[in-house]
Amino acid sequence: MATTDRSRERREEIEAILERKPGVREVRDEADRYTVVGAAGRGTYANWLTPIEEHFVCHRNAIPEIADDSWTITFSGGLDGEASVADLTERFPTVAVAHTMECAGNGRGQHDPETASVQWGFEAAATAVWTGVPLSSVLRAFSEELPESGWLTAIGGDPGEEGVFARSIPVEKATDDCILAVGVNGRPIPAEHGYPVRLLVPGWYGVNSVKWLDELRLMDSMVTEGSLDRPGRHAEWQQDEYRIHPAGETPEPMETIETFDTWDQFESDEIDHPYTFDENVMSVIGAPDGEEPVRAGEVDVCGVAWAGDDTVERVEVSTDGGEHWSEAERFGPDYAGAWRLFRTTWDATPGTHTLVSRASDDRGRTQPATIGTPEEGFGALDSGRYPWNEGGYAANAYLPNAFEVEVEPER
Ligand SMILES: Nc1nc2c(c(=O)[nH]1)N[C@H]1C(S)=C(S)[C@@H](COP(=O)(O)O)O[C@H]1N2
Ligand SMILES: [Mo]
Repeated sequence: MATTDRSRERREEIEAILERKPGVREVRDEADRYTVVGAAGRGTYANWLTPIEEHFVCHRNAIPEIADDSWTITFSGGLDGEASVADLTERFPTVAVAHTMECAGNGRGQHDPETASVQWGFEAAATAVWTGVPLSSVLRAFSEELPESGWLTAIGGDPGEEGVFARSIPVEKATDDCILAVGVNGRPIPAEHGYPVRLLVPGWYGVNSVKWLDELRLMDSMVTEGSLDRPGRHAEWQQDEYRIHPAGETPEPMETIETFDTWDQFESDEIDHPYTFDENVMSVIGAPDGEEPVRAGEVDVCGVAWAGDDTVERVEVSTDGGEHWSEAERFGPDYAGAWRLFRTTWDATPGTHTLVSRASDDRGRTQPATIGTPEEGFGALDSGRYPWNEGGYAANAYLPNAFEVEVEPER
């Protein structure tokens, strides 16, 4: 297909998504390669559940045309058989998981100098309740003997320009809490979020949750070039893109790794360029939203904090741009893989104040203050900065998310 046709198609698709989702605004990359629609403003982060109308969308190919739940998933490699979505939902129990979906490119726009691709601030995160069937039951049913380790590769049904959209996750994670999702927030999954079925990987970066799921393949290794019986490239999205690497370095494809936690991979001797698996600890204030002034006096500051499949252990709020901090209280729903609400009372005095939050996880890791420079590379970690990286992935620095709130005198 000619590029102009493709971009016209994409243009139409984005317009249709924006019409269905009044709570999001459009964000795209300059190469016109990604169809990405950004989550709503700060207010999204004052609520635990994100209405689907405000849930960001991220993919690069056109949405496949899918008729109904006769859509079939093929099981291959160490698995055998196929099943329609109707078969799956009839045969396996219905379960629900709460999941904070965060694009691995969230925070990319905070890298200085700029990296390629979509320039997100903090908008590409959302929490929804996904319903479907337990992946562990499905894998057991379609394998003779399910191994305890190895890799599960999920292939999307979206037609790639040069190859397939394929992602591999460790069997340990696949059989722990993943589901094949058919519903979200009590309704069938909308087309742009993966209708009729997607893989859902709780607490891991969005890229792992393959939409329009076409094939599940059990393998000894992660997907590498030539490892699938498909035309075109196989491993672009696992081995090249979505890996964290300093300027000018090209990640080497790896067949297998033992360390899955994204942050732990920075510290591992085994892995030079981490894969974006579980989400790094992160937080965003949702209210006040900085758009409207507030009245002096007691002001409720509220937001959300998440840590992938780790637990949020502490959230602090500063109203002076990070000079002084006070601990916020966590409240509301508490599900693995989903964000927590936090709140604190701020005794606001007239003037302009800079609000910012920072979270820590149960393994003692705290959001870094800033993103380093390209020259520092991963050395930035030693001075407590998030490493500037060429793909702009997995950034969780807190100062770039600071914002000003106008406080008016009491009446
Ligand atoms: N088949 C397929 N699945 C995909 C993608 C894609 O391009 N194709 N994009 C991934 C990325 S990068 C993200 S961040 C999430 C976003 O999910 P959402 O659009 O439902 O928010 O989908 C993931 N699943
Ligand atoms: Mo993404």
